Amino acid sequence: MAGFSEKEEALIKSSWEDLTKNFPTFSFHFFTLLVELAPPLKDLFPFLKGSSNVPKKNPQLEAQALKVFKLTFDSAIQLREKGEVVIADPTLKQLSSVHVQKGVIDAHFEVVKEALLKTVKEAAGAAKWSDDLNNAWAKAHDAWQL
Ligand code: ISQ
Repeated sequence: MAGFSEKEEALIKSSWEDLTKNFPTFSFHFFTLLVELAPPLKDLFPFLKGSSNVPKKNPQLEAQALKVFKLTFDSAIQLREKGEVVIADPTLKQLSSVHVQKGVIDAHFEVVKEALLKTVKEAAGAAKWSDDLNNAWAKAHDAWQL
């Protein structure tokens, strides 16, 4: 698996700071995109099921979005340090079993990836966003599939 350059790591770290500065807003943005891209995904999240809009300031929503962003960020750090991503076995087993139980398919990961990359773009703003930043996040995302 392709490792991560120092530059890619620096881009991701700076972007991570931008995201975490205002995570309630970006997690709302992320789920709004997710539901726009694939409305049936709503049914997979208890806090979205049956409601017509994405809730604002919902702690569960923020916690779920943070899991995805943090896992991707941690993957980037691991790619830089070890050249590969190793996810601890209990975490891996637990996440895989939840995903199987809920009927998650590969196409869902693509939608999550697209929403994640768009959210990164939003958080970076026009001044900081670049193809390199986008590709670094895409690479980190592709390094884990649960
Ligand atoms: C996948 N698994 C758990 C939580 C998630 C939150 C947002 C998008 C995808 C997810």
